[in-house]
Amino acid sequence: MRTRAAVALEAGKPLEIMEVELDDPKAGEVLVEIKATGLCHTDEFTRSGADPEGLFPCILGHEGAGVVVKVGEGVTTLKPGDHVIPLYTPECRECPSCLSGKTNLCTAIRNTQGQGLMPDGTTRFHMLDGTPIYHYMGCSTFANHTVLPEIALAKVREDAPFDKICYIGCGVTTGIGAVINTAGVEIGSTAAVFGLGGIGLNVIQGLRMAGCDMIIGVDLNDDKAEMAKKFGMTHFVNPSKVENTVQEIVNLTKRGADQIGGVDYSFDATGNVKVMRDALECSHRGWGVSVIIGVAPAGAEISTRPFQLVTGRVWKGTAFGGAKGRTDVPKFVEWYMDGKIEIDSMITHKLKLEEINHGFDLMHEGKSIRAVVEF
Ligand code: NAD
Ligand code: AHE
Ligand code: ZN
Repeated sequence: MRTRAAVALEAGKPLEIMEVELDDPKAGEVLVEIKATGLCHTDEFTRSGADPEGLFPCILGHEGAGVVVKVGEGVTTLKPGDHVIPLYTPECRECPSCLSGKTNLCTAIRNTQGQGLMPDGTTRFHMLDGTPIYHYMGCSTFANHTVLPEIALAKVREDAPFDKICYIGCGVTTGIGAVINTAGVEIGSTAAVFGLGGIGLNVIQGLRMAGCDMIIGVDLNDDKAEMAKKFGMTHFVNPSKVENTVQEIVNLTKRGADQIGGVDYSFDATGNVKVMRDALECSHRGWGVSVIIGVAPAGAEISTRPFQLVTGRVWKGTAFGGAKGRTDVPKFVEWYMDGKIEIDSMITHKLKLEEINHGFDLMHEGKSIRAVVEF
């Protein structure tokens, strides 16, 4: 079939809207009509050329929601008409990682996914002249139709609005999951969140759900503070306006007889390795846990004095907030529909596919939280 997509032809270039060829789903695969997709900073990271796994031409996008159109041979858990959210972290429930119960990082198809291919080693997308187009994170939601493996789709309730629940495909789940699954934040904790964008705001939302007492938001853009306050931020630090961000946070959290400051939990949602260091070092001696969410460019490395870890701080990372996609994503949709989590106000812009490059401009200008493309 033919479908419309925003294609990344080359690194660093605007996406081009075009008709592309999409093959039928093969065994174990599913054809999905994408109804809405969010623009995550990771899409921009890959579009820009900073992603060591970036391949071109490709169809980016990994934060979508849609409807099953057709299923390939052997697919048993989905049928045409089902509402689904694509999963860049699939859940096969059979690989050693899934069976371990210790991680959400399913390994069933990670190798081919990283090569921009379906599990059989080929692409379903082609240019009209037959040139293969790579898949992205196994999802490619910047296309009106896409093909995914059955294990990379979460079936969700049918009354949930696509233009909101697409955000559960990455940002919402990553932010809230980082708090609940990865950090395991307890009631009464103190926390710092670096980067108050589409992910950081959801970390804040998760911290409020977990019952945090003090939530310090950190961003270079003062405009991000207002929304963060609505989601539960209690204090704001702009690193460009203080002499030492770590010291500022330590001072804000000094308490007890020893007056040793530091947050119980910190989160990087910027992708900047210097910020990741600050996030670790502003956490409390003896027990502070710092979670890296941000994705850093090819070649970037983190560093700190080992003393920071010797003295009890723990450095962790999270992908998709530690969520097991097919099991947990339907629950996030339920929580949204029950009013337990807020999404609507974070979707600041709705765009047509033709306007997708404007969505990346808004991201760079710091004007959007989430821009969503509706098909
Ligand atoms: P975003 O552009 O919406 O937000 C980033 C925020 O960080 C902005 O508000 C920006 O002003 C702020 N910022 C940038 N540099 C800063 C600095 N030096 N100090 C303080 N604040 C700074 O991006 P997003 O969609 O929220 O994504 C955030 C990061 O999380 C990206 O690196 C993205 O790739 C990554 N991400 C990771 C996962 C995962 O599973 N680990 C999932 C989604 C996104
Ligand atoms: N290709 C990048 C890695 C990017 C990365 O870490 N992606 C996260 C999801 S970001 C969603 O917005 C992830 O899921 N990581 C686990 C995995 O298996 O990719 C690079 O640096 O190579
Ligand atoms: Zn994302």
